[in-house]
Amino acid sequence: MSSSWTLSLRVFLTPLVLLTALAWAGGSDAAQLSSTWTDTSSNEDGFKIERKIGTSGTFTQIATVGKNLTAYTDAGLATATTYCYRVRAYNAAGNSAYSNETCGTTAHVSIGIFRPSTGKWYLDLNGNGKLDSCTIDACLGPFGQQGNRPVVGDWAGTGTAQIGIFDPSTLLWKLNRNGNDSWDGCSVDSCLGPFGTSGDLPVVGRWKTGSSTDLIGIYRPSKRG
Ligand SMILES: [Ca+2]
Ligand SMILES: [Ca+2]
Ligand SMILES: [Ca+2]
Repeated sequence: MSSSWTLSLRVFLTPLVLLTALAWAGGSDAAQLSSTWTDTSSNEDGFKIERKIGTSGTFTQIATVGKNLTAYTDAGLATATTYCYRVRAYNAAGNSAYSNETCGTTAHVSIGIFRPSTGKWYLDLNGNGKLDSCTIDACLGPFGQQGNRPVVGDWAGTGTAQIGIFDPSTLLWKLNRNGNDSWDGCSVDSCLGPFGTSGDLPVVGRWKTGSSTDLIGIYRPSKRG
């Protein structure tokens, strides 16, 4: 019977979506979100990916990927915006049921300052480019002191930047690895170095493709003997 053919083509199993990563597209202010899912179907032609903006938006299909693929990266997104995704498998007979929905929020790079005289940090938490009160923006510290040079980076791979300092007198780096905005010592937070020389300026980046955390580096403005 033809119905048995139809049945054999149907995708019975549902792919499970897990949002695994928030990442920068790099360079511009564009952001991207990556989704992965579990391929539990053996006869799919591919997967259809649907997206909505915010948790109350309407899903629309944005892409299809081939069979047995289990990841999709959605690039060119707006910053500081929540997107939700769901996936279903399809073949000639139709679509599977939808996966669960999962939502992620793209990152938002904002400015901040380190005040060496007090060791305090002021971060533009609401992203308006102005220093508002400590209840609207973030006032952190003291973390670091006069003479220290500020660094920020995702030391723990959480997707959120944390503060840190490079001390040019000791060449030691103190990084707030546990995200509580306070210095808790080398066993809880990160102590690196000696790395660099006293005239160096600290730089931070994800130097290695695939690295899950930011790494330190230095820029040497003047050549030293
Ligand atoms: Ca499959
Ligand atoms: Ca602000
Ligand atoms: Ca800490």
